Amino acid sequence: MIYDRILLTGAAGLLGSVLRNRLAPQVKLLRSTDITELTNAAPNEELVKADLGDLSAAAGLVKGIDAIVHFGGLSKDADFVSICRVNIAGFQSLYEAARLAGVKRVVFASSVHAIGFYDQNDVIGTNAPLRPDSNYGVAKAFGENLAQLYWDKHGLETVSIRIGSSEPKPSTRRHLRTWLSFDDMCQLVECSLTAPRVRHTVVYGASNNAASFWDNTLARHLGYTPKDSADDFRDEIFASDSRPDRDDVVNRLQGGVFCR
Ligand code: 15L
Repeated sequence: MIYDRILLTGAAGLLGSVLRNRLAPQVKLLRSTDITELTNAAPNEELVKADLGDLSAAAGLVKGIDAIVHFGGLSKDADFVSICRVNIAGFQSLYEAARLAGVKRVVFASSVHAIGFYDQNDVIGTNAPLRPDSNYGVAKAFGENLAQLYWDKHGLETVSIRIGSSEPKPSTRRHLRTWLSFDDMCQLVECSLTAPRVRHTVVYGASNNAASFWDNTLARHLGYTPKDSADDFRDEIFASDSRPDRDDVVNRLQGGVFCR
């Protein structure tokens, strides 16, 4: 790992918990934070309970940190005021604190919901214009724009990972196109931290799914090579998830239920 001191936000979440275990043995210091109490610190791990919507918390979180893995904030759609407080204002204060503290790189958990209004028949690259599908998606789009600003103006690098559906295993027809296994998710975060030069790179967080909506060609410098595939679960999924009704936007658009 080229960065010794890492801040992990959202460390109590589904993906944050997986990342905590994967990152701790690879760095000198892992500072894990969440709004929920964290327990069982690794020997090199600091646990900090903090609310990302409390703008005064950011400076303390980033102190002495080289890189941030930002998986914190609301992970579902919500009313705009709540989204704005944590996923927009909280994110901006984290970036500003990071800039002032000399942080070198951010790995940002963006989402399919930043581009959720593309049709499921579209195959899009990482340079396709943003088409958010919800307040949550607007905040992810804001985050990607903020990352671009902090690269262009301040030289702070970011990899924005547009995570599809990161679950223990795929269980719906949509997952055949959006699934990201936990191992591939960890590999993508590690690549994002170790690639020598990323500027602001956008990459889709998906496993090696044959029916993917997404083309990662422009992010190949990250060296991400997904090892898992939702295709291995195809028969199981087809048996349990009935043929989709294409008149329902949920089955027609990439963002699924967030597009309703
Ligand atoms: C997301 O961004 C959510 O955090 C997750 O819970 C899933 O809904 C995922 O998108 C998805 O669309 O599958």
